[in-house]
Amino acid sequence: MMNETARAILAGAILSSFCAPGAPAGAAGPGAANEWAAARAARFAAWRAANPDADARLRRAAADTRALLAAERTGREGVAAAASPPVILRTRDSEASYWECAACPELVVVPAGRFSIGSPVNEPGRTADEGPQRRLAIDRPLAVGKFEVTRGEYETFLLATGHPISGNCVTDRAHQGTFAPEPRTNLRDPGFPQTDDHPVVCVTWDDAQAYVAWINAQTGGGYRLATEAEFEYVSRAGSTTTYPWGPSADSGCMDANMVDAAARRKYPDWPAASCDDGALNTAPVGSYRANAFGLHDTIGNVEEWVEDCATPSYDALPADGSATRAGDCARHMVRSGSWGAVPADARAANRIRYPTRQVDDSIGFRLAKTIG
Ligand SMILES: [Ca+2]
Ligand SMILES: [Ca+2]
Ligand SMILES: [Ca+2]
Repeated sequence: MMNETARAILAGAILSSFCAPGAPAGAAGPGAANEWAAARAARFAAWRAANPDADARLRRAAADTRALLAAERTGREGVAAAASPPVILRTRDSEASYWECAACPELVVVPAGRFSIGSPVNEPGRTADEGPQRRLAIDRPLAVGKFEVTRGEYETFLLATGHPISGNCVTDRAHQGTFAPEPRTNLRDPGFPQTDDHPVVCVTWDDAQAYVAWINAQTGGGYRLATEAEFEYVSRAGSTTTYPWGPSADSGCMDANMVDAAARRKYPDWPAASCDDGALNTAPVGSYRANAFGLHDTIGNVEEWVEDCATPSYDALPADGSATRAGDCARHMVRSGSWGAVPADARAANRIRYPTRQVDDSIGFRLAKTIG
């Protein structure tokens, strides 16, 4: 069994990665990215024509959020009880989604609120780094990628910038069940079939930051990775159960691509959800139901880099939902669990520390942005 926690520990010991400036051969490449970019440009133009008020709606959602927060702020200080239920402050535009450029990932405006990060001490599968539970405020108008960043989106960035492709991606293609860096393996050939609609994998935290910088250069700026607190907040989307859909992984196969019956056919000794989500490795983004905030795949499919440096607990986590930079910044936090997440790793509270330069066939990312 090779769960993601074990994989992260192994990675810390054996990680090696290199950057190849050339384009390795793969199922998709610049030509496919050109086709993808043309198709996206057409969709974006149609969407802009159908939503001439998108920018105004966004500004209104941000203003509404600020007004709600001002009204709710009284009494927030001193609320420490981990058991207090989440408070979700929905504006009338909370469901708004938008694109800021043809190459940009689609964002969803997320309601502000308060919630408890981490897991209760009696949660099955819990590890000590998920505590202590802390009451946090997500009190900035926020938009988050509706989906994980896709292969097509990332290829468009590569084409535009010549950013190097991180190689030596961790995979088990050489020896099934033994995950290790492998020279043939990179985002264009991760060792399993993908199309432009699948989430990009085999990207480092630094690659994600380079993509963020490029998107900021295409727009008015403000894009970043979600903070770890924001990620758990949007992944839970108001839920307090072990999984956002309920207490058991076994009822989650409509909601998340994780280790399930499909994965068990290849990895018979892995603990698995006792249902079939239909995907062994990555699935096209948005293949599973959106959560209560309208976001897809915040559990499963690929693990996702967040902004925070690695920490062993929530003791030093800022209460305002911002990122921790006080930890070990040679590593960063990853959230969501992936196609390779066993049930314990797919829990909403699960968090994993990976080397910042980890290149891994289970890790991608999505964007976030403070709005207004
Ligand atoms: Ca699966
Ligand atoms: Ca995910
Ligand atoms: Ca854990």
